[in-house]
Amino acid sequence: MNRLLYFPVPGRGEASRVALSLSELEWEDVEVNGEVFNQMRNDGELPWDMLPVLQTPNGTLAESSAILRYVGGFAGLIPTDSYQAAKADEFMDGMGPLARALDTTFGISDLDERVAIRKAIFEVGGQGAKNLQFLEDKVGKSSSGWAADTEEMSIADLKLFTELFALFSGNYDGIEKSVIARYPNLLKYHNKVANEPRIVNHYSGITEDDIRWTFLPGAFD
Ligand SMILES: N[C@@H](CCC(=O)N[C@@H](CS)C(=O)NCC(=O)O)C(=O)O
Repeated sequence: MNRLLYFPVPGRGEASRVALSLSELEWEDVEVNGEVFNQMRNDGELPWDMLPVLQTPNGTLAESSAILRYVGGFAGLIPTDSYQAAKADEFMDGMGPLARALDTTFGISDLDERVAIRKAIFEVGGQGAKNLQFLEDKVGKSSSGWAADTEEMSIADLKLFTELFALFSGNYDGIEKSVIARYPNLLKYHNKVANEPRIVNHYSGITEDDIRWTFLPGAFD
């Protein structure tokens, strides 16, 4: 049995949750609160003191992209061609700066300050805007329409789709839904992934007031 442990939000755990649900692996989705997280960290159960982790019969695997590469293989989401597989990896690693630009803002306890800094991140010239433009250009240039220009949907798509659009769910102070409207290729890409039959099926039980509403077809129309 595999157990994916992460906080009760999409964040860095969601892509692996989707891949696990598309695989035939036996797994359990374990939502961890701050108290349990601290306990696990103090008990040395987190290889890098962070979540997500995947507990497997062989041991604990950490780092969201490593977990996704591992479980993505069981879901048929790693291209068989090694160059395409490497391009999917490249895309996932290339997304790092976007997440890192926001990481420091989670520790800002003053709401006004947090909002101001996040707004600046997504304003022209900000690190977030710069990274969104990168992603906008990449998906715009993809001949297949998939993130890493792979022939089929890959783990890179699960990561981009879940980590990017979750940012605009309204659950992050200072990140406005209107930001994404500036990126037409990303909106087109949302439409492609949200309507992919495996993704539609995965989120079929989600309603518009759920934290995962951003993964539904037409979410940003
Ligand atoms: N590079 C790591 C980063 C993981 C990470 O930043 N996890 C955050 C939640 S998204 C965390 O565990 N934060 C708790 C803390 O740092 O105290 C990955 O991709 O898994």
